[in-house]
Amino acid sequence: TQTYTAEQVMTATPVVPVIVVDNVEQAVLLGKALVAGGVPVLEVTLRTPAALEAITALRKEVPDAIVGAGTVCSREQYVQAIEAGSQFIISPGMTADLLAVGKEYDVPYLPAVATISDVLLGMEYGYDRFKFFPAEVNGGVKALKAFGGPLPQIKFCPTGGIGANNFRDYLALDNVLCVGGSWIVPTNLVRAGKWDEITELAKSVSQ
Ligand code: PYR
Repeated sequence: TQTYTAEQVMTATPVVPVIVVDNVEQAVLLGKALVAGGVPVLEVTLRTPAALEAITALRKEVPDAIVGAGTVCSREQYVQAIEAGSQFIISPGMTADLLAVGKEYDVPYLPAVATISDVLLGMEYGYDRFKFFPAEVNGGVKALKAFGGPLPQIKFCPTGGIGANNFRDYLALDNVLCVGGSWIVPTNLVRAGKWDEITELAKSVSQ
């Protein structure tokens, strides 16, 4: 198993697609379409029953992808995500248990923060890379600029409310390494199997 650092995962693509999969076959086709468009980092959220199997299948069938698990909300899910082959793990928030389990494995973990106090708690456990979620409703670009005053060394992947209209504003910040979003994986295109259109959307953020 290839091990990446959080930094490598966050700089492999400017946009990390936040993916919801209905089934394994769809996940593999979607992964191939995104990689073909220059977006190799795939955050498969544990929001559907197929997610863990999809991660395992993507690792095997789309070797050029960097496949991780999102919406990991408990230690149990964390361990399941690792066992499925996840190359990184992301949560929509943080708990003491998640911050601890993240340090028990080599796989990079991005807990999510919404406030400076969350960042300070994460730093106590040794983290300096975080998701910022939900980004737009927590102050968006302005909040991240303000976080950079006292904590310039901390880097973020903002997610939540980010789309084609504003992602470049986030990427222009010194403390943003990538953004997360689902606008390049719209449910209607995924369900309709419009893989060429997904590849074009991936190209629109990777080129
Ligand atoms: C997550 O559900 O993990 C997100 O990234 C929002």
